[in-house]
Amino acid sequence: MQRQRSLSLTRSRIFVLALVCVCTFPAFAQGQQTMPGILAPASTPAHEIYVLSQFVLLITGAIFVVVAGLLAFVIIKFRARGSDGEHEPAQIYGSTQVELAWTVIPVLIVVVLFLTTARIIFAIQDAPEPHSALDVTVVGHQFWWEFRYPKFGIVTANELHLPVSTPSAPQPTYLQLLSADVDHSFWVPQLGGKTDLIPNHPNEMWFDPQRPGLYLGQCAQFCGIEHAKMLIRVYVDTPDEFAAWVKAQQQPFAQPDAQNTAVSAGRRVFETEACVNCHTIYGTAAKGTFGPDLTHLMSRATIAAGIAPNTPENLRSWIQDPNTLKPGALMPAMQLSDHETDEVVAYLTTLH
Ligand code: HEC
Ligand SMILES: [Cu+2]
Repeated sequence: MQRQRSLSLTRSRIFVLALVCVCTFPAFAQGQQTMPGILAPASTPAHEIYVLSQFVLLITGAIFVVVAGLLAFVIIKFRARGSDGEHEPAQIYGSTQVELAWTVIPVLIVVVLFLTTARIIFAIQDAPEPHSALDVTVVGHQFWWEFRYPKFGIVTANELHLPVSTPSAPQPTYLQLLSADVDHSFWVPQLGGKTDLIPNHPNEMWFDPQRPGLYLGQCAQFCGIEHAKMLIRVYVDTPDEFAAWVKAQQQPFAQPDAQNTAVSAGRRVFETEACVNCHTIYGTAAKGTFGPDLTHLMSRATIAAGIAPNTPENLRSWIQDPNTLKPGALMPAMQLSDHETDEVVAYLTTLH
């Protein structure tokens, strides 16, 4: 009785789990942006990886069906029956044909999987970089991303803007991947595979996003305590939106309105505290590079690598103690008074 009840409980749990999977599948497939997903590729490398994964799933699925089918067949056909005698069934030792078959066929399958995978890896890696390509340098930090656009003189953090790439106007982006500290891994599943950022070993990857929109990613290599909160947001812009974004990022720091005393006081606090040792605000005395560049902080939708929306309230609690939003973050609590914190937030919110 007890066992039966727990069995039916397990069964209903499995049913609920299956229902959840089935219901969330279309959400992933349509590329809804609640989580990074592999099921709606939106660039050439991601698409090739997706096709390869379906091919692998097809072969391994066929193996599963054959093995499970034969197993079920044997279990049912040769089950013990009342009419069976006491004696053992005939014992068979060795069959060269059977052993050859179960060695050669799996070896052939592995060779096919290996060759198709290698072909796709090399096709993606060896794609020549066209002249129209955009170059971006990505630097992994514990626990945030630095993005530099050398051609435009832009430095930003955590939110990458790229132009859309169409067959008539190909505009792929080539990323050079570096690390400031430990191993990280850049992974935006809808755009491409995973590539590690290794100290002193530059890596490369590229993608040609085909649909404008927001694509989410994640550091995919355990890099320390806040590894799980090292998210990536890729905004794929139309050519006009991208040009406008570049232009806005290239604007120098806007002098705060001298009338607004809270803002100028906030700037003073920022520049006399240790903030300047870790953060850059282009055009001011702040030239630190340990933390994200704040020159255009307000152009970003989130702070601290996608952890919280970029609102004055969140900025306030971040500056009071980064550990409340992101335990283990490498920015210290700055011990400012409530008043000073308000002033610094007033200043930061002018950084468009
Ligand atoms: C010891 C270096 C250090 C000091 C000092 C420091 N920060 Fe930071 N700050 C960081 C690091 C590192 C991050 C990124 C943390 C993360 O996302 O894991 C950061 C993140 C931030 C962010 C979020 C930026 C973004 O785009 O995500 C803001 C805003 C910020 N700091 C403001 C300040 C202010 C204001 C001060 C001075 C009161 C200050 N910081 C002092 C290292 C520092
Ligand atoms: Cu990381």
